[in-house]
Amino acid sequence: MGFLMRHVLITGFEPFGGASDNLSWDAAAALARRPAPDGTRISAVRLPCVFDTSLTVLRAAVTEYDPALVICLGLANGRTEITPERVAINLDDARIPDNAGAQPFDRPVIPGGPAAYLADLPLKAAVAAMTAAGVPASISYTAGTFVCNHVFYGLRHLIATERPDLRGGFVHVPPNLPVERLTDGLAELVRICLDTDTDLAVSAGTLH
Ligand code: PCA
Repeated sequence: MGFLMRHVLITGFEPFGGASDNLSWDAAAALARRPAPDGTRISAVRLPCVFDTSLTVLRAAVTEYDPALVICLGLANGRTEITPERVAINLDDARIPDNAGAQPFDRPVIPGGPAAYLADLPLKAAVAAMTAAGVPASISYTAGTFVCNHVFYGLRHLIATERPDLRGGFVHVPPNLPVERLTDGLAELVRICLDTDTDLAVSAGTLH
């Protein structure tokens, strides 16, 4: 006892769209099994791929762990890099039903909330560190309009309205990288987010 443990909460999603697994959860669980940076503890929580309950489960986990940092992970089919997300928009518009059969369209995540939130994590430094570790990464400027964006927006709304000291963001993972490499990259991202207050002063477009 005697020194303060910082908690890091990593979330991944359950399978969706008829798939039998979801790499975002495999990566979250693998990251929580690795040795955490000094003075920190990493916990992984699996979120339902359901508009109606995903944010309830996220909020309960934030209350339970009282983390300093929350990184939510989701699977992005079609992408080939780890993509930290910059922008969460106040829009649910589902191309396929969620796991409870809901398929909202043209609906705000939070009625009356701002059109968008920006993640203020050091995403450029994180992309540079992941790239240096040999893991393909780039910043994304759309998290889509399905449950991932919903969770990202809800997380940023929670930070904006209730938890100003919490740091948090969303990262999409691609389906084509082995879980070990994803975890290597995400460990870099977590380390940078814990250690870095000021992001790299360069345009995202110049990182590669
Ligand atoms: N990906 C989906 C939802 C759950 C997941 O892993 C998305 O990108 O919205």
